[in-house]
Amino acid sequence: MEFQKKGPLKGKITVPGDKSISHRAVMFGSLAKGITEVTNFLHGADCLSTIRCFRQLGIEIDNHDGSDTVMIHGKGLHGLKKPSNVLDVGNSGTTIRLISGILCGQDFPLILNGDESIQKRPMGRVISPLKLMGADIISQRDNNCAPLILNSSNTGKQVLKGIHYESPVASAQVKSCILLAGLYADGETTVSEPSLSRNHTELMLSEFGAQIKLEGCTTSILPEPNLNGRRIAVPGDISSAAYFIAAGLLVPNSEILIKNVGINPTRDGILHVCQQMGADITLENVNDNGGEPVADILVRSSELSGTTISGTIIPTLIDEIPIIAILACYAKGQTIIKDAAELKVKESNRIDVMVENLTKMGADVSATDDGMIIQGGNALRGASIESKSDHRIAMSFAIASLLAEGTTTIQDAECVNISYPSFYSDLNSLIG
Ligand code: SPQ
Repeated sequence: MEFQKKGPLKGKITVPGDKSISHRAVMFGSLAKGITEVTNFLHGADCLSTIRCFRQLGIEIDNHDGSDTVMIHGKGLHGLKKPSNVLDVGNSGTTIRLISGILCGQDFPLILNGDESIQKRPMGRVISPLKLMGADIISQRDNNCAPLILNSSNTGKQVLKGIHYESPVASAQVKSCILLAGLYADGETTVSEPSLSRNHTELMLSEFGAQIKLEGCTTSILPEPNLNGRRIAVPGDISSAAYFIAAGLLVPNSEILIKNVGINPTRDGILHVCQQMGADITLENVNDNGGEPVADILVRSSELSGTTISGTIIPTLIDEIPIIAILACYAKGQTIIKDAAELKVKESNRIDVMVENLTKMGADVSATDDGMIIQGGNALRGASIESKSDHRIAMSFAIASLLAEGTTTIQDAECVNISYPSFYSDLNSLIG
């Protein structure tokens, strides 16, 4: 797909529902008793993979005409049925890691697999703690990646052991996987992480009735609660809003109001970094939405300065680092991003892919072991961008193209369907 320099961007936009929250609503709704109604559900390919998996596990999920309301007819913690085929999680790391925790507690065997990218992503980080809990889970090719084989010895009801697990990485997927397995354990399960990752599982599971305690970076859960169906209104996804925040800041004379965005403090690092860089961003209508704070975000074009991003803020903006790298190219001075080695194990190696593509556009950027260093100020020029089928890379370069001289061509630009199917039309709607 080809892109040209454009702007300014003006107007109002509502980004689609949060991907992390949409996944969890389907999963927890399936494990609860009764109906869960989810509004503003994200119809991205990843969340549709979660729906497909739970349908294969015997859960009725209504989603007429792809409307953004989804009704889940939950069957309780022990109501899932053995699927007749391999469960295919597509491209979704969240689906495979969280569902592994749930499925280790079931009394039927199954195989979990996904696309080429998923088969390269590390699953040892969930296999190890699940094994400590007594789960029967192996990597089919013995490489700590998918396909994963679960409960192959099939000895009847799986009772897992409650454990205390010190996670070596701040990962919401690892934490959530262990907490979900903890629903099927014989006692309390506790997870500590080096710094706090997104806490949507903790917030939503406790709304469903689970007994969860959070102290600092340690979360614990008690087994076998009564989870009851409920209504969930999914806030707009701050990770999707990030592209419009960046576009509004960078393209001269722009002003964009992004409505109803989730600003959970475990996800709002992008706002803090932008403010640190000198951005003109205002939060309006700040509200609570079932434990998840939301706001409208008003963004105006700004002169930005380079900054250093490291430490405990990293998990709160991990998915926004590609677009922050674009901001840094247009900021005055140097931006250093460190403590972000996790970027190497996402849908692509997001450090290498950003550095290679930005270099093609003429940016002064270099990769480090755990991040990148960007010297802002070089004018970018259009280039052929390899998205590596990574939605966050494609969206980041679509924003970079708005400022670049000449034509930018993004390979496999359609991969935005993973998290934001209407991204290009929403972007065009703001361009006068
Ligand atoms: O689901 P997936 O493929 O892992 O998606 C990504 C993304 O960019 O959309 C990561 F590639 O988001 C993760 C995020 O990086 C979603 C997520 C969640 O919903 O729990 C948590 C983060 O991953 P992690 O490994 O830090 O827990």
